[in-house]
Amino acid sequence: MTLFEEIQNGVISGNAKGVADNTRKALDTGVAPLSIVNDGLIAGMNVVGVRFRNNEIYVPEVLIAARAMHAGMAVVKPLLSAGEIGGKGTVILGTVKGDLHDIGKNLVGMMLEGAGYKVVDLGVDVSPEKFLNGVDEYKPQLVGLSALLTTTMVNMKTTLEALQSYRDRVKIFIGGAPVTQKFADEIGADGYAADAASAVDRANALLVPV
Ligand code: B1M
Repeated sequence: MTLFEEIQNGVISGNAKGVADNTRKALDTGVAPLSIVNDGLIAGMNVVGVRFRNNEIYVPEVLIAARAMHAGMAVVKPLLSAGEIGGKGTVILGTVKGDLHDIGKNLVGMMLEGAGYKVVDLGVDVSPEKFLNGVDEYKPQLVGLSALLTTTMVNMKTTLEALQSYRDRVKIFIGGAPVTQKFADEIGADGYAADAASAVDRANALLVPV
């Protein structure tokens, strides 16, 4: 088995120590840090995403895999240039105003990170103004809004309205248990994702120039 495969399998099985050890080994043998990220850590998380979507594994396994991926990232990160980290693009994530649920949003963030995005997590109960400030500060390509309450879904619409003048530069996608594609269409979001693995697919699709 190659070291890349060892790293991938370590991520998939959630073996944080094994991933960190094999990442160090790969560096010692002269493998470029970015290759370790792309062909080891991200490749492993991609498998995790597919299995999660197919209901072959569940939330706890994804969290454990993400922890293993982070263990490898911690080893390579100091060796990557700023431009190599999150090379795919920047995503701002947050749970909308009035809503404190963050487990699903965190999972989405981990999967996006695992897929090569830089994720700026604004947390929970994020007001439209805070999203606006975040876009100004971090200049993301994508903004992801999460809501778990029917009563806070409406704040997705007010957030979209607040970001109106950025819509030509920033794509906005939404998700969360009560959110549907129909609702996303109604409020004019650029995309909707039902789960964390689909959020990666949606982000990738939105980044493709039309
Ligand atoms: Co709350 N809660 N909760 N709760 N809670 C729900 C959501 C509820 C369905 C429970 C119920 O009544 N059956 C209900 C909402 C009803 C509704 O409006 N339809 C509810 C309620 C009513 C409340 C309170 C109002 C209760 C009260 O105080 N009376 C209160 C509200 C607080 C607030 O937010 N202001 C409240 C509080 C809480 C806790 C704080 C106790 C806790 C949250 C802890 C936390 O998140 N740190 C909590 C929890 C844990 C839940 C349940 C049990 C589980 C939610 C969860 O984490 N699921 C939930 C019932 C349920 O869903 N079974 C419930 C696991 C998570 C992985 O899934 O979040 O759906 P989920 O995320 C998925 C997808 O939705 C998607 O991907 C994720 C991974 O696949 N996704 C995205 C999520 N965000 C996305 C963003 C994307 C794309 C995909 O793009 C950006």
